[in-house]
Amino acid sequence: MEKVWWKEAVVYQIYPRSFMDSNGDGIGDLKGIMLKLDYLKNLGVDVIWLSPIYQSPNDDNGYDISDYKKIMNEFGTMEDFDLLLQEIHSRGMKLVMDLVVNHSSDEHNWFIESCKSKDNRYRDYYYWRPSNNGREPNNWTSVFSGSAWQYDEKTDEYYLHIFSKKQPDLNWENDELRKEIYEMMTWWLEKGVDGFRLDVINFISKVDDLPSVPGGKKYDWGGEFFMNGPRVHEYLREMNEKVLAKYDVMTVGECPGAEIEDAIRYGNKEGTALNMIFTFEHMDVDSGTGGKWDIIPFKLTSFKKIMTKWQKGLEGKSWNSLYLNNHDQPRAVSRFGDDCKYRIESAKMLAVCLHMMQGTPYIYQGEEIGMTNIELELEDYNDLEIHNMYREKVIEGGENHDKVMNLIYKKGRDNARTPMQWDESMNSGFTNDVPWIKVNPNYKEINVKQSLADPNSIYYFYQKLIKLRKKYEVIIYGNYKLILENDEQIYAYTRELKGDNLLVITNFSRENALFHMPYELQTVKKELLISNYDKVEKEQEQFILLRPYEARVYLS
Ligand code: TEU
Ligand code: CA
Repeated sequence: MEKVWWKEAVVYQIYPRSFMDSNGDGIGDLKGIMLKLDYLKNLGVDVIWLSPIYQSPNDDNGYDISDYKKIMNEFGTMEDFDLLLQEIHSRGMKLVMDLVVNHSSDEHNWFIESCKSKDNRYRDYYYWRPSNNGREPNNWTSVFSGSAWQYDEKTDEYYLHIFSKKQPDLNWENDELRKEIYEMMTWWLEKGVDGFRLDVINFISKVDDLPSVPGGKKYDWGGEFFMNGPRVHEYLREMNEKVLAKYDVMTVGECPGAEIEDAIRYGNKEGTALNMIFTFEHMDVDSGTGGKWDIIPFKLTSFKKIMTKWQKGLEGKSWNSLYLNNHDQPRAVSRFGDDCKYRIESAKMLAVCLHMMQGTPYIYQGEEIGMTNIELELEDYNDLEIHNMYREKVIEGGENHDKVMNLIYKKGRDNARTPMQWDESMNSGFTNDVPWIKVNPNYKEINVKQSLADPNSIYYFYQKLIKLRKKYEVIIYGNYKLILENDEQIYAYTRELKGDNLLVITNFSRENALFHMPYELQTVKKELLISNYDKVEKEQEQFILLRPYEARVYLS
């Protein structure tokens, strides 16, 4: 397997709005990030990925960009950015930007122009279509509820928005548009940024004619007509040729609905040449056929099956990105662990399970101190997805308020967006004014200051995992093999590289669990590399009795 820096790196994702407020307006900003760089360096991360920091009206917190070459006023200035980049580099870390080019904001100049007339030079930068017998051009639904089309009186046509109506989809068929995007990317790379996380990049090519989803539903998910669409690989190859290949940078494409074969095509030098993609399959493990709000119980065997499919499917062919949460997902410890009695044990267990796999690990801000989900009043939520879903289900659909609030508690994106918990002072040390979204009330117990003072904290456990990764190549490049595939409590696997063997054992349950040592490992001498319990009982030759959420890694 080819060795490269981005396979050996650990990435830390910052959601700038919620990370650190330096000027007391309740909103995180670039100077705030600057104050915390040593904290990140000490954790051991190599790469910082910033969620969007460009100028934006913030309908979707920066994922709606109105100027790709300006910094959002609330976050600071371009001088702040240049300094931040310099400070990151001077600490030996790298910076990856979020690139949102499936859509722009409706307040981007291109869109403002394109609304003016049917023959405007920017008209074709977007998808404008006439009505279909007095209705929307097709029956696609938006990710954020309702139709994916918005009517505009001025020219009596509709425009396509797969996300919010303030996020019109860009038309990649247009050569001029693609040129402008490549020029903009080059501009950032010339500034010295070290790569991009490409937002829903597998949505950029739509099937010709934009057909309705068959079945006659009023609104339906049209993904089959734009996920991994007909020209997406052609566009990305072009992007690679014109821009990316000229720099030693890291790229990760966010690709909902991508299968193994797609991932290999995106993340492969012979293919599209992104470094890796974010798959969503393991994030759907607790969803039924109805999508993210159709919540079903987590089943460990399903999770193992999915993770193993990706581990084996990409081995030697592409590269996995490893994540359990981000700004769109609930907190991992609340979702897959136990955020009450065993919060610390289960947060560490999840970290072991993920970081020992093959791929590049991503840590989402607050994960390293075990931050949890939150339950707010409806009006205290900020996320447009939550409010649109509530309107559709409760106000228009007549569903029960409590039932829908429960869905929001479990899956709402704001679970991940509450302010970073730095210390026990007012507003968790995030701001000295009113924060833009409420702080999780558990900040007095769960915060960075506490974590740094406690040698057994989750923070130091992550630090240790990262150090192990730098020390043992088998953690990065070793081949993966699942063992005990039908066990409902234990996730265990091995990794192997040039005679080095790793044995990873994690108990996903709040009960004790009996791990049966596979026959071929019984007599092998094992060194315990890490464990999430204080006192570890020596393993028996044939079994290990695991305590709730216990995790162990052995090297032999
Ligand atoms: O997300 C794309 C996506 O398809 C999902 O993650 C989805 O938005 C969300 O999980 C619904 O619950 C990306 C960004 O990560 C997200 O924050 C943006 O809202 C979205 O694109 C639009 O830019
Ligand atoms: Ca601020």
